[in-house]
Amino acid sequence: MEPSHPSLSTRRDVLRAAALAASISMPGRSEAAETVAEAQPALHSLLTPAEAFYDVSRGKPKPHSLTGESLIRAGLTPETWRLEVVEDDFTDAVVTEPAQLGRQLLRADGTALDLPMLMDLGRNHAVRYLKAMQCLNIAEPLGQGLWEGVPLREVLRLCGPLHNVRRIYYWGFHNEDPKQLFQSSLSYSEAMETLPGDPPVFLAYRLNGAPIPLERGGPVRMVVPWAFGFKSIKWLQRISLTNDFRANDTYANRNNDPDAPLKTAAYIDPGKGRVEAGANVVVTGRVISGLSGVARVEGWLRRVGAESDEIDEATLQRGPWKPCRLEEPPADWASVLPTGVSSQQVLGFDPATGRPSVWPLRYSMISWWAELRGLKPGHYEFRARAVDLNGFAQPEPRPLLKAGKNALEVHRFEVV
Ligand SMILES: Nc1nc2c(c(=O)[nH]1)N[C@H]1C(S)=C(S)[C@@H](COP(=O)(O)O)O[C@H]1N2
Ligand SMILES: [Mo]
Repeated sequence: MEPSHPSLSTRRDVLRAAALAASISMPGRSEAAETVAEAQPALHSLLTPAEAFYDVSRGKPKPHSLTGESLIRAGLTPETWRLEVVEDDFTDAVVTEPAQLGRQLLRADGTALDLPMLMDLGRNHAVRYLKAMQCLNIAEPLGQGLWEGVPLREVLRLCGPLHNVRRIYYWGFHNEDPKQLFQSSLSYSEAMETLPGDPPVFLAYRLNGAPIPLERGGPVRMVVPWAFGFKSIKWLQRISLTNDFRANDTYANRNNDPDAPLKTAAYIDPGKGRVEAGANVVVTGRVISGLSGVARVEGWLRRVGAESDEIDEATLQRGPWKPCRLEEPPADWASVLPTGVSSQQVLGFDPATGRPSVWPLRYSMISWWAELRGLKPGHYEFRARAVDLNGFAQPEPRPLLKAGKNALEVHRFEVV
């Protein structure tokens, strides 16, 4: 879990916290301040340290708790890691032809892919991408990393020609216990084709400029940029190509929508419940740019009674919602990215100028904040919502919770 930090506090507190907390950065003064000439408050750093991600892992024991011999037996050291790509002979009444691969990659005959081979593919095909990891079922971003690896389509090309392959299932180490299997899936097209400017699905072997630690799914993790975390399988070891067109992700078993794309959504940082009258209140949070992008983040401050009352849909829509401030792109990406990585090499950035092509970058997250001044003593509620590039305000256009937790967040506080 990321260290919590102040979101609703006085300016003095925020500055003190910035000086203390290593995971909080203090970008320079914003030039585009339209309202007040205030310095930016302490914001989340754009890259979450690998060990500071909110961990969502199944397994007994959890694969990242293994050590020594058991780690070697599990094939989870850089030397022992292998990836098998196999043909699934599945057929049924509807699927009459089984999948066929020109060539399988198997441990048994020594043809499975190892880490040097994968990194060798990376010499010509490596992709780097800044992705927010977010769980479909958790109302808090897990973290954001600069992931580096090889597009899945390059690995699948090693197995060509392919016939009757409509879907790709993949899973990681699971203590060789079928009950612990955590698998995900993609359509063949999703693996092979991408919209121009969109990052492909890739097999990642680096995070924030270093080998992916075991806890984050190393040595190799699948990264699906446009999806929630359950598609980004850790400790990847097996890919199965099948003509079964149905999505049988492990996550589908719990009534989740396995095709749900990452949602555009604003999240409010936990903050103080009581502040002193006269102090400027700064509320901070993060916004994930999902499939539909981010136009702005809006906030609504509402004076309430001591007891919080129910709020109807019409009142919620009306607000009034006012724009919050968004973190601007860093002027100096070299100070944000790991040593040796230039922003010109990262997808989503202009290769000539090294500037992001859109902001926030799609499937990534940045900080936002709002400054509330001159509050009289009393009880308040502050709500935040993201508005996407189609003009939909969160939680629209897909408020169905099993397609991603993007309900409106509220922070209650009292001015005394
Ligand atoms: N092998 C494996 N991969 C996995 C999981 C798992 O339990 N086992 N959990 C998934 C889920 S549900 C999420 S939200 C993300 C969490 O990634 P993180 O722990 O790096 O934050 O990993 C995904 N990949
Ligand atoms: Mo998840």
